[in-house]
Amino acid sequence: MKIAEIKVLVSSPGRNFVTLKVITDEGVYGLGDATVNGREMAVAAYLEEHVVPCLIGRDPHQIEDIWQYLYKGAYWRKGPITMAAIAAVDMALWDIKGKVADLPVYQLLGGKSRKHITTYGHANGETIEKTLDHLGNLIEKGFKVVRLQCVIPGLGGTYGTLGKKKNYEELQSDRPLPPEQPWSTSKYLNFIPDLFRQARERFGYNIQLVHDVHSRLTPIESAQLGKLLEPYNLMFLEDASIADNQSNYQTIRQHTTVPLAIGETFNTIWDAKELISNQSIDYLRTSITHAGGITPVKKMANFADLYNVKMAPHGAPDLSPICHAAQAHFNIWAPNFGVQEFIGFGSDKLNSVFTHPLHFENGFIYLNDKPGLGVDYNEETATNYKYNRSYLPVTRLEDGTLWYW
Ligand code: GCO
Ligand code: MG
Repeated sequence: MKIAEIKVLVSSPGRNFVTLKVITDEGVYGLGDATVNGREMAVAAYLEEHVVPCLIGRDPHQIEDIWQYLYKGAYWRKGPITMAAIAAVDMALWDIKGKVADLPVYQLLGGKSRKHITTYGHANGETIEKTLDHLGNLIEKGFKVVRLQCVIPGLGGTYGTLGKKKNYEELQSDRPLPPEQPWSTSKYLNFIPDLFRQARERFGYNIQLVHDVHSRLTPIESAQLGKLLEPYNLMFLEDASIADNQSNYQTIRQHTTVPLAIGETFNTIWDAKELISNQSIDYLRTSITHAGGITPVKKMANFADLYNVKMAPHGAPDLSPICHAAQAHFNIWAPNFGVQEFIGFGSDKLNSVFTHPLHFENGFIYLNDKPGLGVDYNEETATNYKYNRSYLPVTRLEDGTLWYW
């Protein structure tokens, strides 16, 4: 079997996605997700110009060798663009292998370690009361774990809240240039503990809670927040501080027992090696799209498992249904799976382009037994949804200093 043709497909069924379709000389094809939110065309060009020509004629069954060829062989290793491009190839090759073997990908990884995949939903709102009403709705839908984000009074919005938009799909549509949002650490730190205190007062401890700081605190501020949140028993505090300097998390760890999660912007195991081996985190959130595919993330999971670190893959809507399906296969296998971020299966537009093998019920994702990844991409419908340049927001402190969004 040989790779005969590869298509790089960019479409915007509600938001931008970069999809790779690897087609073999026997007609079997595989799909991969290469979306990097706000930098989509860089990955498309990387694939088109530098990856596709090297793969034509190769044996698609050589997943590991092709991965090494694209990673080591490029000399310029790592980085979000390179690793998303490699990830898309890797996912597509696992998809092909599964289809040829007539087995779902999770069977090729080692089979099921659990019945279903526990998810966490997002509750957000303009006020604590509205955020908690939202939490109540998600509890009714069966969620066992929920992330709480609330507009910070005096800041008019913050990460994870929707402002005037109705849903996440809308967040990308009308942004010719990056919008700017204000940030104040002191306003945030004075407010967030109250959100969790009221959540526990209203709903008790029978629901697990999560919060995403989105990397806006210094390590000592994260430690302070962790201590303030300890009474409310979070499942984890996500992206408290950046970890370019991995010892940041030792600082946080020395001061608080709040479990820590990080990793959605990580591209390789090297971004997390000390965090894991020093046991300064509890959940690793690398996604299959942004960290080079199923092949390396499986290795990361095995390494993390040695240090009691669980996997909690990034599941934002800017990862395509192909990534969500690949992660479902991974999650159902991974011995050290923790929880999957999940905000629903998207709009009618999205579902008219992508089909997937997943089913949500009572807070859990179930996976059917279609061979390969079980996904498909409707190329014809996709032509109705043209790429739309779009950016993530940037954040500034109240005096105008640029900060981490
Ligand atoms: C999350 C993330 C996302 C990111 C987004 C960037 O925890 O889901 O922080 O919301 O901000 O994926 O493109
Ligand atoms: Mg996050």
